[in-house]
Amino acid sequence: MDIHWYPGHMAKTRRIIKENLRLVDVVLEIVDARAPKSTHIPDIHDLIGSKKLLIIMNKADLADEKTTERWVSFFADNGMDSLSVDSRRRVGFKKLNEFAKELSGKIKRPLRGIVVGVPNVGKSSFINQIAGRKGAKTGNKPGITRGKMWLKAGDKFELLDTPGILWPKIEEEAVGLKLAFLGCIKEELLNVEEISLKLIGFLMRRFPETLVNRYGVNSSENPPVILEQIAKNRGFMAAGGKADTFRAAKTLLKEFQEGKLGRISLEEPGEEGGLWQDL
Ligand SMILES: Nc1nc2c(ncn2[C@@H]2O[C@H](COP(=O)(O)OP(=O)(O)OP(=O)(O)O)[C@@H](O)[C@H]2O)c(=O)[nH]1
Ligand SMILES: [Mg+2]
Repeated sequence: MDIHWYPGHMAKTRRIIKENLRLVDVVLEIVDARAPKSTHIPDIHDLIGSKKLLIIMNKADLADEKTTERWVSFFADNGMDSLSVDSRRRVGFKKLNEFAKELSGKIKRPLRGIVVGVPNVGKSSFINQIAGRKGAKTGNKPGITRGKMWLKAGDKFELLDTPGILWPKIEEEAVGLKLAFLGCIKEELLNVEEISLKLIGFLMRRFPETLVNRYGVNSSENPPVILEQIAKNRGFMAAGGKADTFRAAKTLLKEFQEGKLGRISLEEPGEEGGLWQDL
């Protein structure tokens, strides 16, 4: 999937990260717990060199619990530190403090960290949760954070918030789709209906009851018909009495992203292609 867009601020964010590395003790990479691999920055190690990395699987409240546990074990087996959190409700932050204590050792000042990740995974929300205040701006679409921003986060951390990073060419189709499903790519850059049809296809194969229960669709139909049924179920009508499938597509994506269809993980550790082999 090509995103025909690589704004200057993406290159700028990479520069900010590189320039600030020498000031920090640790890099906190925020990923979406529903797809920790696909929302992970592929060249993170080139970007941060030998700096200590901690993977934070955020939005764990929206992912399948067992799958997230498997991811924690997977990262540990591969020598990587990780933990899962819910930055909305402050779940999982005790472990973070333990990690900070261990890492800071004899350092007498707060631990300095830079928070990085793809757009919309909850970098700013995570920092606000540690800081105990809304110091960093957040929002339910990608591209909210624009420049860098240092925040004093409790007495244990000083964290640098950064804008989301994406890359212009996403090599694997399944990775691009997952980023799109999770709201990491600006909607204006996507064919929303096409993406929603892919999501419907996936859900009908793996979790058909989610669409049947929420939108009363007929599970034996194909994705375009199901999208029309979602529009009709919600009363979304376009000119000429036709179903407004664009609005239905936007609604479906939004509700999926917010977890209204249940706790659904999009990939399992160690499985090439994850749940997506049949896409
Ligand atoms: N359910 C749930 N929602 C979350 C969580 N963390 C963040 N969100 C929501 O996800 C959306 C994005 O959060 P932000 O903190 O703005 O994400 P960001 O990574 O800073 O985004 P950019 O600055 O745009 O790259 C917001 O609507 C948050 O309320 C979480 O742990 N659980
Ligand atoms: Mg942000």
